[in-house]
Amino acid sequence: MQPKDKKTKAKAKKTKPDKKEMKTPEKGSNGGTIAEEMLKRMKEGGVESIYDRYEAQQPQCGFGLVGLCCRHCNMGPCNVDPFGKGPQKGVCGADANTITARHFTRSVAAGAAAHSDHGRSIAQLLVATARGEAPGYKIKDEEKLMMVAEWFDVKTDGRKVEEIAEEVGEMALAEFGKSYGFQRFTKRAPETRQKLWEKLNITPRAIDREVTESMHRTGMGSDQDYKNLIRQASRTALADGWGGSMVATELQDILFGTPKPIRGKANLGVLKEDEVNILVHGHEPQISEMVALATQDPKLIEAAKAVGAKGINLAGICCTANELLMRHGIPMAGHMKMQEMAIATGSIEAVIVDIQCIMQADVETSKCYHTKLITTCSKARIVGAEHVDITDENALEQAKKIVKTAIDNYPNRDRSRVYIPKDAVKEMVVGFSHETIKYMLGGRFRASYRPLNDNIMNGKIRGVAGVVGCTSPKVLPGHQPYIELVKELIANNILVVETGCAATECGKEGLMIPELQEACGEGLREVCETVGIPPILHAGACVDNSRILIACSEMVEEGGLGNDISELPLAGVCYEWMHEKALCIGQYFVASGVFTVFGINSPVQGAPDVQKWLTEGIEEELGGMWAFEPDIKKVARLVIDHIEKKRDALGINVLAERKLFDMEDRRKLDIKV
Ligand code: SF4
Ligand code: MSK
Repeated sequence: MQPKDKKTKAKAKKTKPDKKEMKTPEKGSNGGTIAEEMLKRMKEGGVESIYDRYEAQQPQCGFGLVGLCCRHCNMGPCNVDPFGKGPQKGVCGADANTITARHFTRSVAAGAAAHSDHGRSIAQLLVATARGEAPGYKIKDEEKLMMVAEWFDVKTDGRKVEEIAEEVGEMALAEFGKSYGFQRFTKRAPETRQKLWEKLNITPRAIDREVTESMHRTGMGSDQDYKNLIRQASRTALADGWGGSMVATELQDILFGTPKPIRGKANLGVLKEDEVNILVHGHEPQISEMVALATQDPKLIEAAKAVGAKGINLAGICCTANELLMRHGIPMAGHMKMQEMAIATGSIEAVIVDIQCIMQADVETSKCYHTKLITTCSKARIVGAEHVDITDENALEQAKKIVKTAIDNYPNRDRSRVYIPKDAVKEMVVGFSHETIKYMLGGRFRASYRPLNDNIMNGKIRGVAGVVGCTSPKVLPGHQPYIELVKELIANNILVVETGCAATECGKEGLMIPELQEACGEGLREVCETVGIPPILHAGACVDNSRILIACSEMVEEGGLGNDISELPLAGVCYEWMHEKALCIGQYFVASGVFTVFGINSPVQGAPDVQKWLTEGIEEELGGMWAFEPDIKKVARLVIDHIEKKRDALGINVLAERKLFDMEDRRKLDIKV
């Protein structure tokens, strides 16, 4: 639907991406050129792309873009005119503030539901594995199991690993629907933060309860106070960040191993002309882990050779790929925006999808080639795709069947239509879980964030930026805002931690290698060289932003940088936000005390009071706040300025006078041996 008001329509037109604003110096780099090249080939071949559909949607609904369209009841749909000429209230009297705050809260709840339902599946899998009901799966990280057991008050002394795992899984499942109490992992936050949440009554209770309450409060006739609604958005987001997402991350580490530094490769060039190419796509690693195992089956490798292929090549798209890359170094073909481009190489025998960020359009794209699109999860079926139901009990067996289907499809590949961009592959070093970062900084016996805190305090590292989240067609091909941003940040001595598609974007452009130290400011370079880490660290999938929360807590606990996350010199950025999960992540960052910048456009722009509250007022309440900024150069400036502001407040921007110790000073030192 298009806005009736002419001015609004004009505004809607203006929301099309400004090519000039989004242009980055990276135009002409490998990724940009490859994306443009692939899109050109797709257009020539009559294969529709995400950009074609985005173009066809222009101008997008101006009311929707600024958050001013409500259809929460059948007296509507109602619009509020942002220019004050038309109606200023919905039929029920809801004003712009209520309508945008409801939308925002519902989006956060949807994001929390997505991440957390993923966490629930993993908890169920842990229980099934412990009971011996999930062939193919095993407990790989007992150390982490014991650590989580402690947080969940599960006794470990004298008990079998399986018994502990079963109880940990059951306890994790209880976090979703328990009648009383709060999310157990919130105890991992700094005490000051926990007290603040308590004071504001936003400590998250059961995950399902927060999502349900958000849906209830945003319906017609319930919560109509935008600040009160945003508080519920905070509690729901916290139920995800310090609840469902954290459950997913920690339990996945128990089952599949905690990531450690490993080499990997990214971009479309990881696909092979002479092998059976299988693409895994989605988010839940329990399926892709079994597919990975199946591709190593000697019988299946033989079967692949029997049809003329040299072997089986597994690669990933989106976050399920991040999971495999982080744990096994399995190559990554691309991020969300590249799913069709990968299929359009004409070289994919099967795309195996699980949940989230899978475009329905993949069905049509696959039909343009010989590719089989196979759904595996009963929660996410697509009309026109083949469905092979994968459960905890049959996963390995079904994964083998799908791999065999892909092998059988290899002879159908039309070689004249295969195009894999040759130079489109970059090396990367990944696997920086918060445990790994700690280990890299302090070694096995003294693993600690002390060196990081010390180097922040002495100013070699100015601060840390979490650059996370999606990619969006609102950023045109050849424009790479994440690349421009991270380069600017490391040049300014800011350590970058990345997850999700933002991480893939930087990895496929060769920015996740230790050699990138060359591009750093002097201080960051010195630290990275000494410790042996790249200045841009890949911390995992979008569900793994929980790792960033834990790292923040540990930095506070280590001491010297204040008593709360809000005092740390750090910021979060999700420029190309797309999924509702991104809004949920943004809100749990903010509610945890982090200054968080989103690009492209603000979802609450139509209600100046809500916009002002999220970008200014909320800081007084939570210590963190939002910024919405479409100009990537300004995003970088906002992050740098915020980090310097926090450093000033901590008093660490004042250079301590250097003093040589004399004997008198040495005598005063209380050194215990
Ligand atoms: Fe309109 Fe109010 Fe119903 Fe929303 S809840 S559709 S604003 S009447
Ligand atoms: S896959 S949620 S586009 S990060 Fe996690 Fe990428 Fe965003 Fe999907």
